[in-house]
Amino acid sequence: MAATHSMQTQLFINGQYVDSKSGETWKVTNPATDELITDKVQTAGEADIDAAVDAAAKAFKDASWRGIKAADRAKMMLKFADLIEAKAGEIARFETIAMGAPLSVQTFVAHSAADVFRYYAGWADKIAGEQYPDDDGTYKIVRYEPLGVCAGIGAWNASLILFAWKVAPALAAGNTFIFKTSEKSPLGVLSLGSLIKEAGFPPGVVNLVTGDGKTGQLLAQHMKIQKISFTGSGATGRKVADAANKSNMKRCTLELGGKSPAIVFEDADIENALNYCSQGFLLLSGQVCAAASRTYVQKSIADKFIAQLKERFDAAGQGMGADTLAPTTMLGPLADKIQFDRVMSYIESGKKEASLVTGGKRIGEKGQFIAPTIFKDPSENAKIYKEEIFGPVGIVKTFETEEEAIRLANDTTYGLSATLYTQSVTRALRVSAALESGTVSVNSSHSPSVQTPFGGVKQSGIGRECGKQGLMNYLEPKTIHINMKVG
Ligand code: TXE
Repeated sequence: MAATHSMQTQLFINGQYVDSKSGETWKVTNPATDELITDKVQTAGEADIDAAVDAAAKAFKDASWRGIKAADRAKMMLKFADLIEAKAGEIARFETIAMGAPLSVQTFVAHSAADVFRYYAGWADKIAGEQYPDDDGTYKIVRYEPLGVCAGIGAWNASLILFAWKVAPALAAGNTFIFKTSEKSPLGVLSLGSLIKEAGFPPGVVNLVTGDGKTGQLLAQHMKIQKISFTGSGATGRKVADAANKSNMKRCTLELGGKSPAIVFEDADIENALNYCSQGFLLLSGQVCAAASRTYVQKSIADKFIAQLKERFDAAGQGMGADTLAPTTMLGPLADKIQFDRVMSYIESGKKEASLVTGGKRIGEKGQFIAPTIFKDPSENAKIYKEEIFGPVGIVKTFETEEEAIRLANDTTYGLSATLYTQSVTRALRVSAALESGTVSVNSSHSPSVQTPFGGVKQSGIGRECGKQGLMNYLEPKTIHINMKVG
């Protein structure tokens, strides 16, 4: 089928594709083949960000957006969702050639992004206020109002869903938006500009920009942006939060990294646990914030489980290196050479801090492929045990008792996700309550649902995305008191 959805490398500002005013561009390389995709991706500088903010501020107040019914906003969101769905494969392809995740996975992500817009379209005309009786002489009302110009900064691992998690609730609440993709995977989201227009969103309601950290900082520190939502590393999240506070105290939501535990109890369905602790963990080659990169196995089943886990990891590695655009390919490379080198440096230090069970090397001569890797029993202060690696590198350790498993799982500065495998519902509830984590999944890896809040405790972030909480992040409550003793 001829591609009817063209690749875009320009910024999408005020309803138009435009070059950056500085003319600065950068290149995107396919990490599976090391081939240059394009060297014309525009880098948004200060003048471009100012233009995007002006367009969003104007659109926010314009009758064509602020003055329409919420149900009409919802119609645009539903149309946009249908347009994404109709072109999901082509949009996904732009992601695959830029950051390497197989087309099959990125197509699923594109469909999920469409569903996120449908879910939040449903909220648009259901943002209820509150009213409290005037039994004390004061009639009390709480209204929930949009913030105005909001901005989002995405990471590269699942750009389309990160875009949807930030933009959809903001639009449902009546805001306008500027979204910056990661410089590693700009093409899928940039291609959405034509669909934004076709869906009927007025110019300036949704703006798409690209660029690296400098562009991100321009958004985080901009005095006319009321809210910033960030997904990425903890180190960068701190810079974003600092810039947000030091500029105009804009609202700030942070979805950061994780070092999530998977606890396999001896009464678990072992086949199920093996599936999720291998394919589940290896999705996107381990480049998922909620990936369970620390597997704790109860001693009584450990030897057999770890041997079988090794077999699963080795089998998964057999498919690596295949054409990432082929529908059967499930595992791809790291997002780029920077990530490849970063993960390989962790592997080299891991070889000194733990015992290598399998993997620990590159696959093939081209592309940024790393073999699925397992390290066993790292020392408790080992780099590979404490830090987010963000690649196909898992850690396994054993435990004896439930209390020990909980202590080990919670011994981290992160708290994004946790998974446990057991057939006892009472143990599942007891351990879920004890784990320090924003999300807990029982008998499966964590896959976020648009209906439930996603985000971390401790240093995995601030705030939530998805669900009603994801919507409320884009609204401000306004309290109105009326003195009923007068008039
Ligand atoms: O992330 P960065 P990177 C973690 C993971 C990964 C590490 C590095 O450990 O190995 O981060 O990945 C923009 N002000 N996660 O370098 O630097 C940048 O342009 C404002 C986990 O990609 O955090 C990009 O759009 N913005 C994460 C975005 O921030 C700045 C997924 C993320 O870049 C900026 C991705 C600045 N000073 C990485 N500097 C998850 N939670 O899923 C950079 N950016």
